[in-house]
Amino acid sequence: MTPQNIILVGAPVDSGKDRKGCIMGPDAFRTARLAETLTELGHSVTDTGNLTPEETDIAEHPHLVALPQTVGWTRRLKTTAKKVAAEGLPIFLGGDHSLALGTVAGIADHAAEQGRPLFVLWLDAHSDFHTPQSTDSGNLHGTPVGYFTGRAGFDDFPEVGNPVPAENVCMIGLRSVDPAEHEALAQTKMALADMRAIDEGGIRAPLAEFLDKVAAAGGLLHVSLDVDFLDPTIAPAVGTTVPGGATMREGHLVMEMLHDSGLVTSLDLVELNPFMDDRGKTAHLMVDLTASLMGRRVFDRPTRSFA
Ligand code: HAR
Ligand code: MN
Ligand code: MN
Ligand code: MN
Repeated sequence: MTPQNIILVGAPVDSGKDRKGCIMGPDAFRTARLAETLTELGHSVTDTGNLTPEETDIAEHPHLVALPQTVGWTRRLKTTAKKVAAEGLPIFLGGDHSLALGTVAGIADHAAEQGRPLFVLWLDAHSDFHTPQSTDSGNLHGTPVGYFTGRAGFDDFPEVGNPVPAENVCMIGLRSVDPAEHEALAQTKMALADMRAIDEGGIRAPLAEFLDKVAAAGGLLHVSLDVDFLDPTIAPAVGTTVPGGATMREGHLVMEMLHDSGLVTSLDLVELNPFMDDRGKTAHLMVDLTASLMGRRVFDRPTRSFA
């Protein structure tokens, strides 16, 4: 892979749900040697440290968890993401998935400035397609895709100037979709690969189809990797574990295909809750997956036989 100018942006967002701990995520990625690992792969890596949310004077909401903080984070991240996307390949170190309200909206502003369409690969057990009105839990980490695709009802949040068309979004790994999300997704042309589709046809096909589409459109590609995309037996450090997730091998294959495509221009690493980890194994796995995305491999393909 051509060496990239990678910019690590710590976003210790912990306001997107009731269960706390993602505030420690950025430092867990650092402790698991993310920067060193990417440097060893030949990239130039700059760690810009951790962001803080903007101050807001929005009032607490009776149902939505920590609305003012999440609005403050969205403001900060939208501006920052637009700026760093112009400087290199940003990796946003979460932080819970509510950080993607800001990162994707900001990257979309950058893409619009470049005159290129933005595509989003959502690797997650959940579709995160709620609006502030449709969420039962009140946890705003369940809403980023609703926000950046331009669904109505995000009145307290910054306006989404460049909504990502739903048909430019591909979700892989789904196995927990609420009825309201299901209904809303059915109105879109989003590409959705749930675990049944993956079990029946493999994880390669839906990803290859999406990557072809991104390449044909000359698009930018943002990848949002939620820890719970992975099976909880290999990735326990997440508040919302859902059994039946992607295996280690599926995870690495996805990352290797993304690498070979040469299309990825930004990445979120989200929902890591180091408080729930088992001797750092989830943090290390997330770093290893990022290494695969950034060019680590066993052999150059096609693999030759040593027999
Ligand atoms: N759909 C559920 C809700 O809205 C669970 C959302 C959980 N989201 C994440 N990120 N963990 O994917 O409350
Ligand atoms: Mn409630
Ligand atoms: Mn998520
Ligand atoms: Mn999830």
